Amino acid sequence: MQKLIEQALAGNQRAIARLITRVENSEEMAETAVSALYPHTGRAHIVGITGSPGSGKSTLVNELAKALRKRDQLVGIVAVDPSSPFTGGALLGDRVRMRDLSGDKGIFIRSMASRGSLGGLARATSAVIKVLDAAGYDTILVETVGAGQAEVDIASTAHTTLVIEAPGMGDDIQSIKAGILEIADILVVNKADHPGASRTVRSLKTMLQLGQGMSVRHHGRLMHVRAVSPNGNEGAWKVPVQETVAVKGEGIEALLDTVLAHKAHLQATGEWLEREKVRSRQEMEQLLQARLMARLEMKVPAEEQMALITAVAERKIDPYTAVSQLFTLISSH
Ligand SMILES: Nc1nc2c(ncn2[C@@H]2O[C@H](COP(=O)(O)OP(=O)(O)OP(=O)(O)O)[C@@H](O)[C@H]2O)c(=O)[nH]1
Ligand SMILES: [Mg+2]
Repeated sequence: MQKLIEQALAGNQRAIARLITRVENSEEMAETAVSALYPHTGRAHIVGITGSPGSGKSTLVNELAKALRKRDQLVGIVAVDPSSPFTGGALLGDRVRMRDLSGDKGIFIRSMASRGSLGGLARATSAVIKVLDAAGYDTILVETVGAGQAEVDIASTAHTTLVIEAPGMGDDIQSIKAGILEIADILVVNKADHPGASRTVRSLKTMLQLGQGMSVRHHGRLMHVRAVSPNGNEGAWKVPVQETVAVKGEGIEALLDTVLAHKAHLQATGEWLEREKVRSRQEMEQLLQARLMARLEMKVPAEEQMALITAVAERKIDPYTAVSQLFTLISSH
């Protein structure tokens, strides 16, 4: 394991792949690897790509990776599919589409499918991102197949979040899921070669204006605030709406410029560290939760847990008292 970590730190792709497999398969390995790698992380720009199914996320990731390579960056790609228990369908498609990237030593691609629970997948994904960060990848593109909570999770993992829409999907204000606009740092209207693209751009811009000043991200939580004064909020990032035709590689350079501008903005304003704090807090909460649950399983037999649950359901005992009892049990040596 130690040797594998050293080889991964040196950028050896086979070692990175093997290390990732171990980290994915065992919580213990993840702990060992992350502890060893953590001091080497924190350099990579993590970019989340999310949005409606079929909007062209994978094609766009492919093009962004190529553009980043032209700028001499090392690129990691992580494709997360919480819905698929197998490395099948969609991910196989991604691999075919990303074929023109393979063979480039400056790119590392990893697909991740469901690990049974969304929490498990989130933990594994964040460990994999750390491996790539420590191994020296400059930009890590993380594609999530949009499924509500996963999008939000990725948004708090990423420094920069791209939300991808396509014409015909974003026209109807009702059809845009609440919450998806709030997580976007950059909105992309892909398939701009399709009719109706400019209409989609217009309605997204209108929605952004309507939403402006109504909610802000504060310590990772969305908070509603009163509308800011007309000139207030100076220096704040204004979410741009950009058009691309990913299949033809159009608009990619401009999009990449915006992605890098957002990175520079985060660094100049100190928001980079703020986002790292949000991520760190969330990660620690998740680990603490997992550890508490593991301790519960160890200390309190399933029948005993069930007896308490039944007692609460039958109103023999209230939930607070039940949890106090559990706490006493898991705190005991
Ligand atoms: N006309 C047109 N088609 C595009 C464009 N970008 C992607 N496509 C096509 O749209 C389809 C879906 O593209 P993907 O990149 O797989 O989209 P995705 O969002 O990753 O899809 P899922 O991961 O399944 O949600 C493919 O057939 C692409 O070739 C574009 O700019 N214009
Ligand atoms: Mg895809």
